Amino acid sequence: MIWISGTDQSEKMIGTPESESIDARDGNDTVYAGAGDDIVIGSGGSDLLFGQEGDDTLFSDSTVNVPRDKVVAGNDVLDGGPGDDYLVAGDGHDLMTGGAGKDRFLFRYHDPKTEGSVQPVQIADFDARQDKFVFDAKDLLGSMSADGNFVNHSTGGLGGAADTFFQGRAADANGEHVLVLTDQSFGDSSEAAASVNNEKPGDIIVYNDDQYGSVILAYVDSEDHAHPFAQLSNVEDTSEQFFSRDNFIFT
Ligand SMILES: [Ca+2]
Ligand SMILES: [Ca+2]
Ligand SMILES: [Ca+2]
Repeated sequence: MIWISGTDQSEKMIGTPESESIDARDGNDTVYAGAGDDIVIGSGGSDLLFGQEGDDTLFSDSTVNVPRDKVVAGNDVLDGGPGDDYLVAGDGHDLMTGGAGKDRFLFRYHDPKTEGSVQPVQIADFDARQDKFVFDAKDLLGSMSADGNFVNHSTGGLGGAADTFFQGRAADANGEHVLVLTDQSFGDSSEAAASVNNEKPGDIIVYNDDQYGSVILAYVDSEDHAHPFAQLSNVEDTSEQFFSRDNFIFT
């Protein structure tokens, strides 16, 4: 593996045709990783990361062992390109595009912050037939990021799918940890939470949102209250997708 480090200035970096690891460091950087299975770390600033060919791993901010409050997280754009890519959203209003291949979208935080406010991460091309959401749980060791804040609802530990899953009419949901609501749309996340039964903090609700005009993933804070953390900007209605529990992974 070739290691390439940028500077703390804003810069444009071009990878080689081989596999390499590129850390763009601070500044608003643009990185084209080229062919190979690359690892690209945007670090601080608002970065534009293109994995291009190969099975790439793109980190919008830091990787492991950098405390959340030590990263000046910008609004990053991650584009995996061809290949089975792993895209990692952090803080900031990130936009992720998986491109062709089976892609995984990892969320470190259920409350991605942009200058104090929470802004959902956008995924531009989620396809439930081949892509997965990965949630960084705070009590699962061995994850790629040290400080994820999702509640662990994995079957079988690290990398396991959701332990309980429901898909269907909101009125029929009852305490499952991942809920996909297919029968109606809602004005906001709390309205979606209020429509289901026995929800608990840390549950994830996938629903059709009137305001965004697309599918939202929301995190339950308390009974009848939730906030959005991800938007599937290419999906207007949950019924367009073939979601299953295997789309929802905890790490
Ligand atoms: Ca940077
Ligand atoms: Ca490369
Ligand atoms: Ca790629």
